[in-house]
Amino acid sequence: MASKSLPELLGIKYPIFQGGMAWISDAVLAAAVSNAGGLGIIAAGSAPASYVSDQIKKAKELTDKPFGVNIMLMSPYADDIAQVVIKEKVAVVTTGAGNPAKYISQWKETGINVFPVVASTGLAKMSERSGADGVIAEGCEAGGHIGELTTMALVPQGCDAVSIPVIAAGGIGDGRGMAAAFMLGASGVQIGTRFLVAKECSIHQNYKDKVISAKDIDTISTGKRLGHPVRSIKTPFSRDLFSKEYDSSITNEEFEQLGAGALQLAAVEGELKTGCFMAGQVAGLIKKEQTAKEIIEELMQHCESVLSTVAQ
Ligand code: TUI
Repeated sequence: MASKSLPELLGIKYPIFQGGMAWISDAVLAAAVSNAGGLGIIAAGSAPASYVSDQIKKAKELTDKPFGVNIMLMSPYADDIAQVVIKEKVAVVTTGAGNPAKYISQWKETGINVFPVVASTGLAKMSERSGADGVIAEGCEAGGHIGELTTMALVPQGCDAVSIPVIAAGGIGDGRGMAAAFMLGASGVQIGTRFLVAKECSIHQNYKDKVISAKDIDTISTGKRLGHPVRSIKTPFSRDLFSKEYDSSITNEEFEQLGAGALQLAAVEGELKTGCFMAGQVAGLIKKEQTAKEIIEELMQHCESVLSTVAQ
């Protein structure tokens, strides 16, 4: 018997995950995506466990469809949030910025579907050995915390490295990117940047305007010296950080301090000078605000039409 497709495995309509973006992906956005047939994901980011618990309860009121929680493993609250998702029996857990191996068996015992975000085949293989149901192979075109490899290079190598489903992420903003992901062997896609401009996404309007007005070359990666580079839209803040990347008169601690709280300032306050507007390289493709349903339906139609043209 053929193995289940990603939608069959998770009980969703379309193979589209909404990226779990810290300070951005809340219950309202996640429920809108799940109601539209994708998999909505609440981001824990660096928030405490009580916030995540409240958001899960809120999402359960807003949708009867499956949704997920993303746990950012560099968070000081990751251990507590790992227990919250068990208590609330969430359908899917994705993880980012680390290795979730120590949690996976406990999550699996609760029936949670586990999809770690990986930036290398090494972590993809380790995740499979630890019992993950699939991996999200994220290339450095993505926004936020990124690895070294591009999606084009990582996804096929990830597909060769593991037998579990691989979801492609990073650099996917429309149906063409989605079709390309399937060509590379992916079973689904994860999309973050395009959902920044969803009508149900509650970030500050300045953030949405930055994404909509961005050109292809308007993102920049900063923070390599700390071992966790972050892609964001070019602003005076991000250009200043970039200029200090190799400045030995500034210690790593001082450098880290320069970026502290900057994502919150962008998402909540829309602070144009001091905010860090994390976004992927596909920002240049994104032209307007749409509902989550419109985004998902457009992605699916566009992808299907590209794939049928290619098949001819
Ligand atoms: O995690 C993300 N994206 C994020 S997290 C975030 S919050 C943050 N803010 C400032 C600094 C750092 C984080 C904003 N955006 N995406 C998933 C992702 N995971 N991308 C890359 C990775 C990754 C990288 C290395 C996962 C594992 C890894 O190695 C782990 C290991 O131990 O081998």
